[in-house]
Amino acid sequence: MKPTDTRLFANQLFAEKRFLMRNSTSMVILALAAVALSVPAAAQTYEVTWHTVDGGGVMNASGGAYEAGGTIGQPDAGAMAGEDYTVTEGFWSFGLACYVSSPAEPERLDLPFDPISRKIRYLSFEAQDVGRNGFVRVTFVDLPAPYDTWNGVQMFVQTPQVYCENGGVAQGDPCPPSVGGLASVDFLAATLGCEPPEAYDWASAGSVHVFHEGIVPGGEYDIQVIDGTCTLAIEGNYSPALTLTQSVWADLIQDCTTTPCKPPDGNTGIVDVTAVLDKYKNLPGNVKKVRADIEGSPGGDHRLPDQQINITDVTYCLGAFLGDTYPGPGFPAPSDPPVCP
Ligand SMILES: [Ca+2]
Ligand SMILES: [Ca+2]
Repeated sequence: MKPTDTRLFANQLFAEKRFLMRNSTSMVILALAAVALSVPAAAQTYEVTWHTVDGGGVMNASGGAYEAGGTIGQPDAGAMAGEDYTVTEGFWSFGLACYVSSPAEPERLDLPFDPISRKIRYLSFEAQDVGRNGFVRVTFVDLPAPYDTWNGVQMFVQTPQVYCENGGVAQGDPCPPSVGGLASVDFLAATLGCEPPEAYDWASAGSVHVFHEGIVPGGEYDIQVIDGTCTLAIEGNYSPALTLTQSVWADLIQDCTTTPCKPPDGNTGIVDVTAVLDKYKNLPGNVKKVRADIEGSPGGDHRLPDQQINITDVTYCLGAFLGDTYPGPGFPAPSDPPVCP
């Protein structure tokens, strides 16, 4: 080898070593394939300059998919695309855009009093990775009877809509201001469907509140994010799960002597009834609608929160205080579990 060739070969070995140290057997095979692709059959020496440009990223293995946090490239070797990997500039880089590393977090609007921010009929979260369009999947992990037949169902959060925090209406343009001179702080909410909507920048949206018939008191749910360019059927493409467990039926707030007193405490007491009544009256300092909206309006489907606080929300809360369990009197039987792909 000429000195230049030796240097190039050393560079290549260095690149391969970095690559091999990080990856699984399948990646090794693909790395060898990448080398083979880059070397013309007739060449006795390597004619392509290999180098690595590493932005400090980490390649994470999770169920067969990978994320390259940095950039690894071989100029002029072209690009190829596969199912969930790409050859970026000649180097195999699994899922450069695939697999979202940051799980969603519980929504933070009620901090510092509510570190987990669990609710009753809404799942509230904030996605990470601002600027990344993707999907959010909810897994029904462990639901109490009679919704336990839904366990294992996975659905996607639909495109969120703006709902009005105040004024007793679900939606408006603009939403009405609160009484008492308080600013109207509206919120984003969305329901669930089998198919994902158009990819959406969930992190930029801030807090999102999900409502659905299957989001019930005591239910446990996993929330995962996936980049919009990824194959949905590959589990490794999803972020780690944010697990949220709902509080008990009509448990809006904690029974405490300080204000604001936000965290649910696992009991439905007179303070919860008072809280939903205050919300119904739209009194200053009331709880957020996503806490107090525990059922649908008269004439609607009781199983689905309706983004309104009616006297029926108050009535059901009072029923829970008196011992009713969910689903309460007047609730239709649960729907059959949705059959999602
Ligand atoms: Ca309570
Ligand atoms: Ca309601």
